[in-house]
Amino acid sequence: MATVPGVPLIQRRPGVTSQTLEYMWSPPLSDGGSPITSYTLTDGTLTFTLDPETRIYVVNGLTNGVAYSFRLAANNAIGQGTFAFFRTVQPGNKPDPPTSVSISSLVSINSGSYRVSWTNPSNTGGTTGLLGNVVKFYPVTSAGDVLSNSPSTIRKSVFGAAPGQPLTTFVNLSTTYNWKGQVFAVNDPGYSLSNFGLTSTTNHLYASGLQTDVYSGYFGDVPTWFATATKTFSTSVTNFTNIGTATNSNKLPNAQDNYSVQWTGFFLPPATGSYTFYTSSDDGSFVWIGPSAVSGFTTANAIVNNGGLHGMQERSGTSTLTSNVYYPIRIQFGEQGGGDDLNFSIAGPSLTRRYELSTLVFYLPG
Ligand SMILES: [Ca+2]
Ligand SMILES: [Ca+2]
Repeated sequence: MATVPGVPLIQRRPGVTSQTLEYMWSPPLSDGGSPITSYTLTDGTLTFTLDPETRIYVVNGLTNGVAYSFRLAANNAIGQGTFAFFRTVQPGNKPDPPTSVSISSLVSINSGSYRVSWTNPSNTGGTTGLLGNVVKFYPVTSAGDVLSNSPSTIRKSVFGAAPGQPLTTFVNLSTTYNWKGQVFAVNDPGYSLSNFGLTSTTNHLYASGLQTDVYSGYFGDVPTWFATATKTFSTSVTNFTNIGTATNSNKLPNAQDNYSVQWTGFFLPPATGSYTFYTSSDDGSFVWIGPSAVSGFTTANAIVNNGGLHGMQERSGTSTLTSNVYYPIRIQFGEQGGGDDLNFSIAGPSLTRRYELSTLVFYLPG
């Protein structure tokens, strides 16, 4: 005995252009034992009765920016089968590309971690918003040519996009390749023109330790002094037990006068919470954490202010930090005369105070 037809099979998401939606399907697996006589395509307001050979139907004259939810049923002599529901979409044009695309490297131990930022287009092509963004990275040759169809291509969807608003995401790119990136804005009509604004980039390996630069002369509690001072030695160190370990023996405790040292890099908190940074120094020393360690560092915004001419003297400061975020760090120290030494240590949640920081501080070699 015959029944109504089965559910039509939706072939793909609706094709979307300005004022137009295109629906595509194939017949139900079963016609119910009675030939299909027609299809009914409806959104509850607009209803189209289509002949049984129809596989694609284009609905014209729609309003851009209105969400349409069409469904489709097959009919035979017994009656109407179960509806198949197409995705709800808005007609319109593709959005404009994102603007102000930029990429900057963060630090990572085994791969390059990059921050990708852009501003979404205000022109969403007549749709009421954006579905999101897609960020793609392609491996490229040393000449910058894209290696097509590479299995290593990275495609990341980013949601929460608002028209006209800035957005940021993070990607990890292996050190095997150089990369080139694209950012697209996406709405129902599709992808924006690609914004190929990201430059080809080479990954950098970040290493354990802090960049260590030794200078001739005493900085005199002037943080900007280092920018024009004479550098006499550079290395990297992980152990800040004394000025010997902290300079790879370029200086030794109580052995020299009239020099200064600056250490720079990143601190990676292993857990979220309050961290205490200590210096004990003869003579002055300062520590900065976070953005002020990169630019605008002054004695007033140092987290540890141990300035002045003095014998070994400990000062500390605390900061609440988030786990697995690389915080820029800068340490400055100077010796004028007499005794000289420095140690630097960190304590925090699940971190007993320590001077050997090989799992906690990082720098960019070269
Ligand atoms: Ca000395
Ligand atoms: Ca001294």
